[in-house]
Formats: sequence, C-alpha cells, structure tokens
Amino acid sequence: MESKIILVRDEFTAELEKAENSADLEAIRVKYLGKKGPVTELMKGMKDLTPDEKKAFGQKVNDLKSELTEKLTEKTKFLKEQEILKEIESMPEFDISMPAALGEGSYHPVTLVQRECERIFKTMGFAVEDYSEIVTDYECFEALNIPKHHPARDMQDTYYLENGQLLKSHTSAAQNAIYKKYKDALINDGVPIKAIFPGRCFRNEATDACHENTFFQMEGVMVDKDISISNLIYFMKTMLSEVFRKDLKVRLRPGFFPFVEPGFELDISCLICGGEGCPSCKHSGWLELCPCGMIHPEVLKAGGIDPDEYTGFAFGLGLTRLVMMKYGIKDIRDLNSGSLKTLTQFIDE
Ligand code: FA5
Repeated sequence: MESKIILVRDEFTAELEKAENSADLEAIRVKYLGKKGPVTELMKGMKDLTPDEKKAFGQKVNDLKSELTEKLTEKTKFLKEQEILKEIESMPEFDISMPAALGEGSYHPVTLVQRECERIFKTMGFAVEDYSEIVTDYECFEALNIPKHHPARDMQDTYYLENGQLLKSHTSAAQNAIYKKYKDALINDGVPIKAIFPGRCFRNEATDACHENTFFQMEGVMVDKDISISNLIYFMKTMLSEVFRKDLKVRLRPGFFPFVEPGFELDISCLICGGEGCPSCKHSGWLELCPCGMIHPEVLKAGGIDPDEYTGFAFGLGLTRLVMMKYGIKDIRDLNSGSLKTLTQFIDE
C-alpha cells in the first residue's frame, strides 16, 4: 500500500510538471483528487486493515491529499503569474508623456448641476459648506430627533464602520455642526444662518432606475427670527426655476421626517415621461425631489439655538435626481457607471 502512495505522488508530479494551462490543471485535479481518483481508491482500500494500520495509513493518505492539493494551488498561481507576464510583454510600448487620446475631459454632470445650485444659492446670500462623508450616529440621527430604535432609521440603513461611525445616509447629518458653527453670529449679531451643504450620501438599499446606493444630496437651512413656510417655498421655487429655466409642475404634499415639523415632500412632474409614468418615476408621473419643512424645535435646541426665539426651514434636495431630470437621464445608475461615452456629453450652460 505504501508503494502505491509513492507511485501516485510520482505520477501526479510528472503530470503537473507538464501542465500548461488551467484546463490541464483541472483535468489533473479531477484525475487524482476526484471521486474516482487514486486518492479515493487508497481510502477505500483501507477497509481490510487493522484499526492501528488504518490510523497510520489513513494519516499518510491524508498527507498525500494535502500535498497534491498544495502543489496544484502553487502551480495554478505560477501559471497565472506567467499569463500576466505574457500579457504585459505583449502590450504595445507607450509613451506616458503623450497627451491623452480622449481630449480635454469634462466635468461629471453631478458636478455641473451642483455648481449651478451653489451659484444660485450664493446669489441669495447662502454660504456653501462642505462636510465629512463619515459621521457619527449622533450627527446622522440623534441630533436630528431620531433616537436609537426609531422606525425612521429603517428608511436610511447605511454602511457602518467598526468604530461605530457610519457613511452619512443624508446631508442632514451636517445640520448640527452648521448650527453650532453659526449660532453665535445669529444670537450675538443677528446674522441669519443661511447655508447649503451638498454631499455624497450612502444607503444600503436595492438599486433601480431612480435609486442608487451612493448618490448626492444638497441640504439647505435658513434660521432667523420669524422664518416661515413662505420663505421655504420662495427659495425652493427660485432654485428650481433657475436650474431648469422653464416652467415646471411642482407639488407639495405632507411628508414625515422627525427633524422637521411640519414636513413636506416636494415632487416635480417627471420630465422623462412628461408625467405619463415611466420606470424613472416608478410609473407615478412624479419624482420625489426635495423633502423639506420647518426645523423641529428639538433639532434647533441640539444645535444650541433657542426654538422659542428662532425658527427655520431645511430642505434635502436629491441632487442626483435633479441631474436626471435636467439632462433627461433615464437611469440613475448611468451616473455612477464611469462610462466616459455617457458622462462626457454634458456641458456647462
Ligand atoms: C432625506 O434624506 C432627508 N434628510 C431630507 C430632508 C432634509 C427632509 C431636510 C426635511 C428637511 P429622503 O430620504 O426622502 O429624505 O431623501 C431626500 C431626497 O434624496 C429624495 O427625495 C431623493 O430625491 C433623494 N434620494 C433618496 N434616496 C435616494 C437614492 N437611493 N438614490 C438617489 N436619490 C435618493
């Protein structure tokens, strides 16, 4: 029996030496380690041995099996490396100092629309703020009146880091920091808080024509004495008419967000299908674009602002969806596709 082990090892080694590609390796694996191969045969042959012989011989067959498996893995790695080297050698030589064949390049459509929105809001006196993509649970939820175990968290499942931080699921996660940054100027000098903060957001959710797991929003807040829903509607209308430069059908309906009271959903009539219904608007004819509302007193308090003295509005514009509507892009996933053919055709107006 021992001599059989040696024979199997030698034959295997000789065949492995000759293997030239992954198909050869697979054939060798099946031949030697498959159900009908010599290793299985050796195992079966042990039935006539005494228990002590079985133990010792079984160990040897197991060692043989591990050895053959290891050698196969090594050879697979070796052949793969050879394949890569061959591919590199066959590549045409190129001069890295040559200008790119693609021409000048262009801005991503999200960048174009984001800049346009920033320009519009800057002319209305809003500061543009940048905020981290990694935030704390407090910033993303607790400071926004969404305590642990609140059902509103279900709508915004995101990606968590091992240290408990998370990738922000909405730009509202920056609200608390913005209030804290500007509250002294508001309280001591009477300067209203007016800021927008665009940013990338992440959600652990299934993708479709109008949902991505990574997308952009643009948050805006305004806080002062006597701010009302009329101010909110004025700024939303101005922004949309400037971005689209045409008449739009817009509807405002009640919407629940724990950080605003009252809260609204601002929808626009789908510009892909003209309101008829299509996959881009989930066949409703309307696209949820910009939830908004009056900032909840608890949220102002968490930002160090007295809600009895000050009021404000906040909105969370779906920037990527706005891009879809502005440029007639039917599937949101095209925007993350990295396809230059798709992404380089948009120009700054
Ligand atoms: C929010 O994220 C709230 N933070 C918005 C808000 C801010 C409300 C301030 C009130 C006051 P919502 O989950 O609905 O809400 O997302 C806001 C917008 O982001 C949506 O209307 C949509 O345009 C866009 N959006 C949401 N999820 C996705 C997604 N998966 N892919 C692309 N766009 C999305």
